[in-house]
Amino acid sequence: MLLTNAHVVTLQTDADYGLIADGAIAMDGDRIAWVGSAAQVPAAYRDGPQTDLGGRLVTPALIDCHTHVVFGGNRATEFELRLNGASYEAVARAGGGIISTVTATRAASEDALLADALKRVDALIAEGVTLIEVKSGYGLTQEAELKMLRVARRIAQERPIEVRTSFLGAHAVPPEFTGQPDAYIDEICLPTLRAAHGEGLVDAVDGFCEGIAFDTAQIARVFDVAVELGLPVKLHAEQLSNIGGTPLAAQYAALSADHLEYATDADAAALAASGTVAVVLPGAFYTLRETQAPPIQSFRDHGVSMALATDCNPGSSPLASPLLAMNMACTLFRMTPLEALLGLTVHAARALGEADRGRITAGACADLCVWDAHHPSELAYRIGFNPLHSRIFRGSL
Ligand code: DI6
Ligand code: FE
Repeated sequence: MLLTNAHVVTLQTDADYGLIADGAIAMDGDRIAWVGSAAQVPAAYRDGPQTDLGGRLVTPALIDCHTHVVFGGNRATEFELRLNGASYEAVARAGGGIISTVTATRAASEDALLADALKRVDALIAEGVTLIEVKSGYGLTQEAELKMLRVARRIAQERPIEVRTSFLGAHAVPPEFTGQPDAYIDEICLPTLRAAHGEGLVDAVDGFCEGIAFDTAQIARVFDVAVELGLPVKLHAEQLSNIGGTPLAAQYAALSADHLEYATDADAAALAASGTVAVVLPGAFYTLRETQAPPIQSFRDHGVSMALATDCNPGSSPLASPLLAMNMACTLFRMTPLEALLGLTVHAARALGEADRGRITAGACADLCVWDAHHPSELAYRIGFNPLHSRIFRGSL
């Protein structure tokens, strides 16, 4: 299959868009076989089936490398209570907060969780996403964590999308273990990680390293089991305060460290040294009305790869739009539109340990987006407008 009359954004290097004005892309099955200018299409690809893209913009498909799309219920009532002046404590007393999502997730059937998750996944697909990461972490019992991970895997059976799962048992201390985070790690989190891995449900291990969640010593115990099982790690680090999650992630050669609002220059240097991707999540920054942005310039100075994701979750980031995430990254974090696009493609792939996607180059996975746009900066520029014309998933329109 040859795609012709395309304005191709190859992203072949991190330095620029790698634009090919009058371009063509040859696909062989689910791989890109060749990309270049229309005038240079090899004879072998000229005689096969062709699709004229009408001069539209073509980019690598989008990758959402940090989501919590599987969860029960939502927190709209809590949102409204807070805007009517309710305090954090009052919201918690009214059953709000992360634990309300844990309660709703435990109570929901697998089918109900899947049906709800698919609505959010459909919103991501509608904006050109072909690969998502999905975390557990709203179950916090063995049964409910496994249920979440099974639902995450089922998404890829129900929709034309790929899914990578992260075990986030160390997300919050459940009510049964209030005041006993270490007992929760020993008695629930670690045995559940082993069980989930045994069922083939885990691609990576994540944690929430924060004053309101788990400290570095507790996360290290989870990471030690990940290493023993041969699983890569990633970490929610330095989101609300700096408690040393970033150097810990670097020490374990984490795929990514995520959020990072309170990361320092030394943290950026540590990420650069370990090749860990910094995942920025402007949806959470916006929703929590944070004022300290992640140190983007320091990431640039140290050569840290920056990925961008929705963090789609019911509490801190009820966002199911990668395009709005791009706009927020530019407006709130002062990232450039090129950095935002690299963040949802090449660097998102790197944050998931995937080397064969995110760029349009021979041999890469044939996941592409066709946009009704003239220049890639348009993707980050508009608010609430979706210029996606079509999405190509594994070589199929
Ligand atoms: N960081 C967050 O912002 C969310 N989880 C996390 O690790 C909050 C999740 C929630 O409030 O439901
Ligand atoms: Fe998150």
